[in-house]
Amino acid sequence: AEVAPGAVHVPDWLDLETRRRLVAACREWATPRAGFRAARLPNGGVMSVRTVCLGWHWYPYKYSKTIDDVDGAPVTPFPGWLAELGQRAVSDAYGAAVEYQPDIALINHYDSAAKMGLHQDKDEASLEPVVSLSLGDACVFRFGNTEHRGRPWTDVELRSGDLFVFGGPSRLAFHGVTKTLPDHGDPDLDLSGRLNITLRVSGF
Ligand code: MD3
Ligand code: FE
Repeated sequence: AEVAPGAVHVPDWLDLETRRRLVAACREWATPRAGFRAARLPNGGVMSVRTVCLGWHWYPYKYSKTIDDVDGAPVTPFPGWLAELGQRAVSDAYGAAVEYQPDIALINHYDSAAKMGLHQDKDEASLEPVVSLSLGDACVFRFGNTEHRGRPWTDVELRSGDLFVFGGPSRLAFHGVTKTLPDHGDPDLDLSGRLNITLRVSGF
């Protein structure tokens, strides 16, 4: 369903094998050295979401090749199979074969209390689409407008296996997660809470 121009929601896009593969991969990417960490904001706040990065490390509000806000270790590489999945995601969502070569993955883990305030994603140098893949518990995703944090917005429930692609005029829309829905999980996955994997093109 097209929620706004360029914003396409494809419920239940991931098959069971791919959902399981992604959960297992997230476990491997969350190494002890480069594990899930709650980013610290310049205003002193700490995000309730915990994040692992592939390809480029994100910290408020920039990208680097090393984990600068933890220990300076090199960022985990972005695997080729994840780029192929991203290309298939954008092609399926838009209904046309496209070239899409993501080189950043941000993997967010939400426990039952985690949320993400309305924000824009402006730290990438490219305006190529963002691919979002949801696993585990469902959430209420708030998709706003490009002008400001206020209304109008549309609330969409994102469930395990859903694909959402944000391109074109939606790429700079405000968006966030107002709540996770515990006990709305995926009985086929060994996962507590919610994982969201976003694929992006850095443009760097
Ligand atoms: C719309 N993540 O990592 S995914 C983020 O569920 C982020 O973890 C949320 O917002 C999550 O920055 C929302 C949906 C999403 C991701 C990126 C977008 C929507 C977007 C970029 C531009 C517009
Ligand atoms: Fe975002």
